[in-house]
Amino acid sequence: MLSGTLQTMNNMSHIEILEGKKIYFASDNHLGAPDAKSSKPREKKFVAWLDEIKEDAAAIFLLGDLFDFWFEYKTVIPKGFTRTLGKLAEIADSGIPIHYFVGNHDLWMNGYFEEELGIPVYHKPQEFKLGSKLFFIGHGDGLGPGDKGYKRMKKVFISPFFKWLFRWGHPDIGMRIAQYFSVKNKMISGDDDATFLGEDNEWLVQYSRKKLNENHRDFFVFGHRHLPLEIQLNESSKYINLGDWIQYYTYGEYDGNNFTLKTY
Ligand SMILES: [Mn+2]
Repeated sequence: MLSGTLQTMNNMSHIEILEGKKIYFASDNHLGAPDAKSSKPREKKFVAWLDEIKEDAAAIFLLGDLFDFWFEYKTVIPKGFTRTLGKLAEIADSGIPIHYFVGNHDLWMNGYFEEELGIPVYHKPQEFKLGSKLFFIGHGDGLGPGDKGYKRMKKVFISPFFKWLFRWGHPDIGMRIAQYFSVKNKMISGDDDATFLGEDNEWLVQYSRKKLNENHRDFFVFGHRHLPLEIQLNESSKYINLGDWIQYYTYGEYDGNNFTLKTY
C-alpha cells in the first residue's frame, strides 16, 4: 500500500504524511571516495539505515552527492554501489516514493534512476508541500553569493559539449580522470571547506533569506556543506543542512510538524 500520496497542485508536489509516518532526508555519502574499498563500510551503514527507515517512511529525499563520481554513458554506468542501488530499488518498488536531487559530484545523471529505479531526479531545487508545511529543497551547490570558481566550472560541466566529449572517451580513462579531479584536485567540489562561517557568511543562509523575501517557506533543506546545521531564519522559517555520511552520519526526520536532525 502506498504510504505517501503524491499529487501536483499549482506545480508544487504535495506528500501527505499519515499518522506515525515520517519523511527522511540524507545527503553527501560520496560513495567511492577516496576509493571503493574504504567507502564500503560507509555504504553498508547507509544501506542499514535505509533498511530501518523503510518501516515508517512516507517518503525519502536524497539531496545529492550520493556518489563521489557518477557519469552515465548511453548504455553504461559506473561499476559498484550494488547494495545501495538494490536497496533503493527495493524501497521504491514497495511503494515508498524516493526523490533524488543531483549534487555537484553526480550531476551527470541521465535517466538511469528514473528508468531502472523509478526514482525522479531533480537537477534544480524544488518546492514541496510535505504534510502542511512548505519546503524548499536542493543540493545547495552554486546558490547564493560567492563560489565564483565553482559556478564557472559548473557551466562547463553541464554544457552539452563537455558531456559529449566525456562520453566519447574510454570509460576507464574517464573514470580515472574524474577520480583525480574529485579526490585529489577538488575541482568538482569547489569550495568544500567544512568549517562553519558564521550565520551571516553562510551562502545558503543568505540564499534562503533572499528566497524568504519572495515567499514564505517553513523549511529550507540542503546538503553540500558537509556540516549539520539548524539555523532559525525568522520566527517561522528554518534552514537545515543535512551534514554528511563521511564524518557525521546525520539525517533529517520530519513527522509532519517537527524537523529533527539525527545521527545514525
Ligand atoms: Mn558533497
